Amino acid sequence: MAGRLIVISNRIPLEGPGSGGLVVALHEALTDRGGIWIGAQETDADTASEKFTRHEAPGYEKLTFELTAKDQEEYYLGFSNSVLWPLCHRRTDLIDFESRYADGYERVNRRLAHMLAEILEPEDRVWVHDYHFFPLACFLRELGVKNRVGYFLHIPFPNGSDLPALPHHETFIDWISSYDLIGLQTQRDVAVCLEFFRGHPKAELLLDGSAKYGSRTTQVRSFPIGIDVDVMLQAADARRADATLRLGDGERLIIGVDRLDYSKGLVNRLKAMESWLQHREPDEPRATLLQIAPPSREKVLAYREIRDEMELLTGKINGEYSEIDWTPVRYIHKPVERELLAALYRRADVGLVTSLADGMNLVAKEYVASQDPEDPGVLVLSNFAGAAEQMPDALIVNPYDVDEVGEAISQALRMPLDERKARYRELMRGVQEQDIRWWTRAYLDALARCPVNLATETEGSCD
Ligand code: GDG
Repeated sequence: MAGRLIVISNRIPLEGPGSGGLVVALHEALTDRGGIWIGAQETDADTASEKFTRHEAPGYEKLTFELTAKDQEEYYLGFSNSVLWPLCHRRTDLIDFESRYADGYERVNRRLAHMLAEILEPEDRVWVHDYHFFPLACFLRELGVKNRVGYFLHIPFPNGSDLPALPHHETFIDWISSYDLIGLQTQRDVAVCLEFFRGHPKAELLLDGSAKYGSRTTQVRSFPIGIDVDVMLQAADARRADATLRLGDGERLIIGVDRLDYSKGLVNRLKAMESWLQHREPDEPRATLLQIAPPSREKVLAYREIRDEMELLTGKINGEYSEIDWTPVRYIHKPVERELLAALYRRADVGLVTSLADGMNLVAKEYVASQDPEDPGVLVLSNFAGAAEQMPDALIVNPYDVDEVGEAISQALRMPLDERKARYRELMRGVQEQDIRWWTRAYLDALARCPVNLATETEGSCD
């Protein structure tokens, strides 16, 4: 197909191709097709430049737009992470709004739209990633841009009943209907998004499942994101984990890996571990929860609070249940390098994912991909992680019921080899079939096929 692929994401790897499934997949998509990757870069200057900065990249271009300290505070920490993140993760109680956050969010998105409109050629396709850029297409349309512009939201689509908590929420429909294709993680998200359109007096749902608002039609489809399976398989070496872990004889391992974020259900996870310890039968082997939780967004209050809560609860559980030669919870508040992570996944008897809301959750897929097919571990997976839709062979749990999760831990630790293998085979088939390369292809094919909207006017306004 003619025209360049232009990818916009807040984060962009500037040194080399980068690591992590999404970054590698976008790098490959751009290398195959040619194009431009645009992302943010912090500046010490008081005023952000109105021009992109060009960076060396083989096969395609990398461009960055500047974020001043004020932008960082208002657009990134403020509106994106203190308003939109809690809104989309069903935590409207944690929304911390100041009107300057909305101003900063609009300012950055408008500036980016202007810069982008200047470099776009008629056949280019734009692929915008995530909640940092909800209004970008709307601002582009205001500038008369007719190009295909697609969007992929990595986190859950906000519930219609929560949306009024979004300041100036009336414009949300103009923001999202300015995209030609809205990609979401799950069927559940698609249903929530279509319900939002259906409930709007000026929007209608068409028979092909797309949504019409004013003169524009938007396709809404799910594209569950996957992982780079080979990378996990190659790195997964349980011996390396054993050498590092030094577990006791016959001691089992449960692993959790999450940014320290309230959406990941970490407190519930510790409480579930406590419940398991409380109900543990005398003949049950010892098990240790290794919780890796690197710091995240620590400038936002809600993130500092969860850190305190985790430290308190870990201390309480270990105080009550530790033995001289056994500490049931090992909580690590720093990142672990990727190869060791894969080795730890493989060594772990149980992978524990207890998100309260999660777009997909790649850890669930990475855990499965790292297992030994002859002696696989068991995935315990929250019903509220997008991954649950594709992974019914995991032990699906309600993370709000900590006793239920405790029982699932017990069931996982006792599960016979035949059952573990059967569940693993089904899970691994799905993880392999819908990997990260499948995901980029599926999305870009759909974007290429979706009907072009000739109209640029939105029904309402973008701000
Ligand atoms: C958002 C959505 C969606 C974590 N700790 C370490 C480490 N990680 C890696 C994991 C995994 C990634 O970070 C986390 O991905 P998740 O999918 O679990 O969660 P979010 O960061 O919240 O991502 C989510 C995703 O976007 C993609 O669309 O699935 O729902 O919230 O890859 O392995 N990696 C290393 N050390 C760590 O300590 N090396």
